[in-house]
Amino acid sequence: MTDDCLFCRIVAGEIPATVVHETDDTLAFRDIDPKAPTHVLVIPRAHHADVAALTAADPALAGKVLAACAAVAEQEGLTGDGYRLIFNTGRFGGQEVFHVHGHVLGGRPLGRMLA
Ligand code: IU
Repeated sequence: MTDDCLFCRIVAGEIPATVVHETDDTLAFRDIDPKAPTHVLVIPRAHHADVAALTAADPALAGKVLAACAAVAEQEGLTGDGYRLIFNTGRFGGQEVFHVHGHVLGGRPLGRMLA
């Protein structure tokens, strides 16, 4: 738990969130500013700044976060048409909250990102 981390405070129950999936190690909740009909953030309960830090410190937990992303996609009914999984990393990657989170996006065609 990091006191000044927004997502640690959501894990601690200090800030409300619409939780859609949880395990002993992960939490998934709806993004407050959704960019698609389904937009869920999946985080480890433990604080790690970004996906690189998480993978270096605890690769098993990184796997659990990926498994939770897949479970959320299934639960949200996204597996038929597909979905996008994004881990923004660092300033140039557009990361704004420095507690690693996977964005699970779906429910409409998302287009090509790397044109
Ligand atoms: P990013 O990958 O760090 O840019 O994503 C942060 C996301 O966190 C972004 O999509 C915000 O809309 C979202 N978010 C949230 O769901 N709840 C909050 O209280 C805040 C940001 I601040």
